[in-house]
Amino acid sequence: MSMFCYQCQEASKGVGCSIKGVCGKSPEVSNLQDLLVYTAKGVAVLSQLADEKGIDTAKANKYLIDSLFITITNANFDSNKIVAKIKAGYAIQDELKAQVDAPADLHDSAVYRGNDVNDMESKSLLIGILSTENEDIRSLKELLTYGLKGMAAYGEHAWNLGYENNDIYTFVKKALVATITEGIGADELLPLVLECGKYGVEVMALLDKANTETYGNPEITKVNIGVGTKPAILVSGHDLRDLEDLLDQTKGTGVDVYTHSEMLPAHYYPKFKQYDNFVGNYGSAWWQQTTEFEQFNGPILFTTNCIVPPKDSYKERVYTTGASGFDGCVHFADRVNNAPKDFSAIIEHAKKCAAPTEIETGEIVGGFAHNQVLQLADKVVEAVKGGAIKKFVVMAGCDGRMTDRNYYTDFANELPKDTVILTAGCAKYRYNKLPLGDIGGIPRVLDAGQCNDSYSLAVTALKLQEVFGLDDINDLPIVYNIAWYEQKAVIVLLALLSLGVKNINLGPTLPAFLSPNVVNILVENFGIGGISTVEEDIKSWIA
Ligand code: SF4
Ligand code: SF3
Repeated sequence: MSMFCYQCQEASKGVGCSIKGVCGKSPEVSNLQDLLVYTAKGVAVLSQLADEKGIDTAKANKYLIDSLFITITNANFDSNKIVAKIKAGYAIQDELKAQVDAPADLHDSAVYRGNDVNDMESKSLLIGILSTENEDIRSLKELLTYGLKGMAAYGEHAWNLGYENNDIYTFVKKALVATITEGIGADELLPLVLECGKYGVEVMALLDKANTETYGNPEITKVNIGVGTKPAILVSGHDLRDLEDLLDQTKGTGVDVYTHSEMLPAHYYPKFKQYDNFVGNYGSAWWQQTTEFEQFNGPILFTTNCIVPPKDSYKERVYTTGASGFDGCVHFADRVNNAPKDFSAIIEHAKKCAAPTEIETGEIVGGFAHNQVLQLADKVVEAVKGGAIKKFVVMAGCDGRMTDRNYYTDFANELPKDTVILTAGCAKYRYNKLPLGDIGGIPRVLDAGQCNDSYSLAVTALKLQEVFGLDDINDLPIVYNIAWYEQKAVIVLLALLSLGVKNINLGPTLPAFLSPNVVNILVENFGIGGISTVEEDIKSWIA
């Protein structure tokens, strides 16, 4: 076995990738990512000691969220960048050691130093996922780690807009340290997993605040899915600050900007509507990029996941920034002192390219984040009380390339006409272009935004609970049919559990990293279930 990774839904054979990642991750990158997480654990150990002494740990905090984010599925495939990040971790550890008077028996993750890639790779094989022998402990540790990765991603976007919450960093450290605590048992890990969900709610609330205070509250918006005649840049991923920098710099250059996949919801924010060259959304969910990028003709900027290893036919048009990276693609460096990133290279590149080839025409509607939905609350409540809306179905989460995800398209199509889908994340691409109609003017697919905007769906549910005077959020006419793929969906799931939501159905398959015993705990305490066939699920959940 040259690597082992089972953090996403596409883990090979539903067990784990051990030769090469289904995502395209090489064993070298996978192993280095394991070592990066290990190094972050060492930083957490020392940073906790520094916190106790009241020493400033801002640098370590940022390091922790950056390094966890880099290891998210489909974010970073660049081994040089990962090695550099590991070495940056060594430097932070050394700085902290000089300040905290570190004890002699520090954990190995805070002591080990790899001199070169070979050293690091050999070490990674000793500290990877399978180094925890007990499968239940391993399962809980990884569930916790993946929740932290998702939390880190959202925390990083908030940080980019100047928003932080120290309690989140404190928890990240506590949880990372727990995963390397000798002899830790399920009785200690399980509460941490649940606590992770609580901080998941906090980090999503923080990012919501950052986004809405910076760019305004999302509003109902029709987004063009056709193309214009000018050369253009396609922006993918989730980072709105990167998009803002790019839009500022493309103004008046004759270069248009389009969103891709999870960047689509940027169109819902008032601030981004002010840019004349912000034309529309191009293409579908992340996994279709290998064909769509060929047809886009212009350069593509990845601000985060999901990257599919690019084909040679368009690789020289792929640029990365932030946590994302790909070997051989130009990477835009981080901001210095909060100054905008310099995107001139990609803008100059775009000027030399043909305009995008049209692959579809029309519009899609979105922008149903909490503020907008609350403005429609009277209408919604009336429709529920009058029986026009019988059920809401939360279908948030991720999309993926496996054909069994056609289930979600069929499910949306087959739902009774008196149901409304609440969505967020790239899962929506399975049904957001279907002609599902509306109920008295309320569209049957209400898109709140990116996966982090699942927070909006929770706020909406809590508001409905209040309006209907219910004691329990589970008494609402809401069914949860969540599609997951990567680790942000893990934090979304844990966040929903921490809000008391029960009977969530998770598909298309349950995570490979959940051991049978851990699955049992989730089933017994939270009623977590899988999916079966569209017919059966609609019958048992809706009828
Ligand atoms: Fe496999 Fe997913 Fe890990 Fe990639 S991220 S190596 S596809 S389990
Ligand atoms: Fe999608 Fe990658 Fe998860 Fe933010 S873009 S939801 S999979």
